[in-house]
Amino acid sequence: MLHKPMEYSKKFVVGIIMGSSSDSKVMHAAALVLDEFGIKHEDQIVSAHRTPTRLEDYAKHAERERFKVIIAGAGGSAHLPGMVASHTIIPVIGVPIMVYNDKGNSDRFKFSAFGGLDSLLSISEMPTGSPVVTVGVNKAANAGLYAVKILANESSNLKKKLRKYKEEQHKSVLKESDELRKLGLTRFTSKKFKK
Ligand code: RP5
Repeated sequence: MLHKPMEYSKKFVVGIIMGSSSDSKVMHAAALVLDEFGIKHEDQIVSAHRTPTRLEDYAKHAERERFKVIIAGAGGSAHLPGMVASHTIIPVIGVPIMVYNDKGNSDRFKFSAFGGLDSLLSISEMPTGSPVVTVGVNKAANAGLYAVKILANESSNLKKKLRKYKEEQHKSVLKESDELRKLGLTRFTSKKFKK
């Protein structure tokens, strides 16, 4: 039997953190999903290497606030998700980010050398005993959705919304397939991807 539905629209239940403001362009996709499901999230920049003491403080703050999930995005060596997980028992979803830093003038260091694979491996290869789950590179929306799924364990209302979300995905594929069948592949693609 389900617990009494929890009200997730009144307090912050998800903490979104990222290592740098340059990550915000990717991370905002997680916020959009949570907003769509009416879940309040608190968003902060916490750098594991530039603000290590703040990272520990943040973990304490997250526990005090009783966040149910933390979504942590980082690029490059991407130790933020793992480090925050080591300071708290709150589940952490990592978002590996393909660094695109356009804060400086130089083009040389805009991209991470390994295109996000560095961050993906860093997050997923946490040693046994300190788990962090990861979504794909730059897939912050999936982190948002996964957080919703975790929260839905305690909310029949969220369960309902997730089912509706799936139905909408189903309908949109049928609609596109119908259009593709009517137009044929050549006309369909030129209509869909015309510049
Ligand atoms: C990581 O280094 C951040 O998560 C970011 O993805 C990357 C580059 O940071 P900035 O140099 O853009 O601040 O810590």
